[in-house]
Amino acid sequence: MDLLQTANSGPRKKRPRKMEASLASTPHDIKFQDLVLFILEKKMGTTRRTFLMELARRKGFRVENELSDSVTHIVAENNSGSDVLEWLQVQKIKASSQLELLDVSWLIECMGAGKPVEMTGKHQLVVETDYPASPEPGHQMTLPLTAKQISPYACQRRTTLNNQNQIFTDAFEVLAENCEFRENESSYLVFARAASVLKSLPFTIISMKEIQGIPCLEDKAKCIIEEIIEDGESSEVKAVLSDERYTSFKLFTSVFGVGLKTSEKWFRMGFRTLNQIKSDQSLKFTRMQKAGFLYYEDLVSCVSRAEAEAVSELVKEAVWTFLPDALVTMTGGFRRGKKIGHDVDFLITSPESTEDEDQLLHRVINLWGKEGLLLYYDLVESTFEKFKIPSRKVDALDHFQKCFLIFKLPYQRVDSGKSVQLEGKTWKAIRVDLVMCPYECHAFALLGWTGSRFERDLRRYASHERKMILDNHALYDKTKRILLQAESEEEIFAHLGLDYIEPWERNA
Ligand code: 8GT
Ligand code: MN
Repeated sequence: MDLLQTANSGPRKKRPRKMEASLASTPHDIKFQDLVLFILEKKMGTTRRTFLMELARRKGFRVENELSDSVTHIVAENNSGSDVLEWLQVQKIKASSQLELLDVSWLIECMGAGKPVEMTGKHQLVVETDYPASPEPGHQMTLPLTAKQISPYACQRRTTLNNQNQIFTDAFEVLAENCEFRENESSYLVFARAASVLKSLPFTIISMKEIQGIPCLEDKAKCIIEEIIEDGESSEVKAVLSDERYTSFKLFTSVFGVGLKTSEKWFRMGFRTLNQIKSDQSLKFTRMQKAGFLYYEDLVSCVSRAEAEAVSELVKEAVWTFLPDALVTMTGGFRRGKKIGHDVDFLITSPESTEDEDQLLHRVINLWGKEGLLLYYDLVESTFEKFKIPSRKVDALDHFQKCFLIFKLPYQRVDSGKSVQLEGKTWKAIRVDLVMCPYECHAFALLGWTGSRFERDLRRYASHERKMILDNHALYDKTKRILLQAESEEEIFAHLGLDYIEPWERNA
């Protein structure tokens, strides 16, 4: 071990005096001279640490009260390798690659065996590859990395649609959604992050052993996993699925234009079915909700890729009529490779900045209106300001001009045998979002609108690890106090010091 500076790492201040006295008065013979242990108090607590130190000493281990040059093994509980590194960094410690970071399970096995047991992957604490993100020069650390390195940030994981742990992620998504309905943000994050990290695993979890060292799994999440492993299902998920509030909110929010506030109101008023709501004379609906009810069946049946492609053709035809050099990109879930979606999202931009740019969406809407292809639309004008510092809020909405619409897609335009006409109906109502952005920010807009939870994690990563602020418009470096330009998503990742993650690897 190569500690540059000796840490003044006292867990001393909280330790009960009585125990300290008894420890000091009981010298033990050291049987295992090669190992020098230090047990981290953080998240373990003073009492347990003192107990484990005493136990290890009685078994012949050398255990240091404080972190020093001679320490070879750091033992921690409920800490990831990154947590330990962070702690070391705070103590201004530089550690060499010989330093072992171990979970308390290793020490407990040693206690059982009465001697040091072999350190395996399950004992070694996981450190993300490029942690710490922005170390102070001179305090860089190189530490042993275990085989499986999983970042706590989704933007440092590759998450394809090949989800090996759907049985768990489905459960977590139900629980997360229930928390969303109850506006319980902290529990929502616990379940959403658990689902997200499990989706990135290249293997299926079959026992609790495999989840050791995986970040973002809090005790609440681990309990659910354990129950599913043992019983094949989670009683908590089962309870949510049959909970009246959950099922009602799920149903109400499936209507276009109905959010949490309206669902809450209808639920409190005692409504439980859409028919009850539709036939109630006292209720007032927004234009959006009226369209939502009118085209409900079409809108709840998912959009297929063939349908999305057909819409894409029509969007491009219309856009290019007015702005031939415009770039039209299908974003959202379809860009991430999904086969179905709840809508189709498009980002439109033009390299030639003209005054016509802000007229484009209006013209497209006009054209489709005349052609009878519009069932509903809401055009929101841009509130974008150039050179503005990005928003700090992870889920802030952007300021681009956009149009949320319901498109009347003629079945004949769909290149698929599946979209057969039903009872003479020759079209399907499809939700489409069109976003128009200035050319300078198209890479940022593309990154944001390609979506899933991925881009929220990117923003979190930017601010927590890089002192930068990222949103759909720009990237701001707080240290240098400059806006960083980017022509492509690759350049944004590079500014953030991240490996590029392809759109189809962003299904976090
Ligand atoms: P889907 O298959 O259910 O349509 O899934 P999706 O395509 O991933 O989700 P989406 O709801 O269609 O949204 C696409 C992405 O655009 C999301 O990640 C969302 O965060 C992002 N997004 C923005 N700005 C806005 C906005 O103003 N409204 C909406 N609805 N989404 C936005 O970046
Ligand atoms: Mn979408």
